[in-house]
Amino acid sequence: MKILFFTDTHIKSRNPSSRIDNYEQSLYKKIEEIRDISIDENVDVILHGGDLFDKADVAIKTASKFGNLLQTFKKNIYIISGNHDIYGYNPKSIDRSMMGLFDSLDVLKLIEEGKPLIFEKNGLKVQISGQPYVNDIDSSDKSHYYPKRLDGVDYHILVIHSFLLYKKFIDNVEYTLIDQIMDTDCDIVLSGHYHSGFKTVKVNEKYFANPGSIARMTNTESEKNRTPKILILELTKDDIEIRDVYLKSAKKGNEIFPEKSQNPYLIKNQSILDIREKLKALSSNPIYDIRKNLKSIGKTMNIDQKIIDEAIRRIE
Ligand SMILES: [Mn+2]
Repeated sequence: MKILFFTDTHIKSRNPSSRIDNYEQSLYKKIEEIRDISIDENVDVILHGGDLFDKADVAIKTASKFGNLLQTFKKNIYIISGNHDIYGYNPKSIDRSMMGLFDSLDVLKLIEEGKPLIFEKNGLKVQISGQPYVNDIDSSDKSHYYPKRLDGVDYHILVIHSFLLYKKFIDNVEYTLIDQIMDTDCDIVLSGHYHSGFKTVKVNEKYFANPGSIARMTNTESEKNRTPKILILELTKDDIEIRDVYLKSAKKGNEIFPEKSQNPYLIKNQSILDIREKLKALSSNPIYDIRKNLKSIGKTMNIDQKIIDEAIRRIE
């Protein structure tokens, strides 16, 4: 059985502020190439690791264009929702999102938590469990990495939208190390969410993989040097093979990012921490009066009123 895995497409029409090319066009070409790879490789199953869209209410014009493209795939695309596909980090909001609409129109097929799928080919039985992004996915309770294995399956694959990493990351961010979940009874864990991805790891006869986002949205040194890729998994009764396929249509870093720029992560992470501190200081339940609290934070941090208004609009 052959499986294609790709993740974090972040479909949108507006250019990320760091990009100098046409983001939407570049993305369209990459998804076309992924479709062609799926046909050339004759894959049986296509999996997407979440964050199909950059936001839950992506423009209808954009959704229409990419929805049509996804329908030119010869096989179904099975997907989990990422934090960008839903409202307020709540997977229950999926019915109000563009991804929910795509699911109900059969443009793609959502894999829901606790409802694994079974695929069979030439006597090989593969279980695919999906874990969409939820707020506490990487908290100290790692239960989301331990879906139940059904009886009689040859392989169990988990597709999860979470912060799975192979080495320590910055403080103040919740993440999960492969070391912490090595005893999962899944044979393969495929994750999205962490856009840089990591080299496929094999421990205890289990595989952990994240090919990274096919979109590069932030102008960091590592993103500049990263070539977007997808994974091809080949499963037989006695072997698992996972290989990287780099996208030929992906442009070079210097074609999509300007030569000189600040590292946006440094600014972004610091502002998030600042805002979190200030929210904590304002009240014990900062969400209860988010409108008032955001306005007050905006003032103390000298943030443009337009940005605060947009934040309030999106939260509402
Ligand atoms: Mn993402």
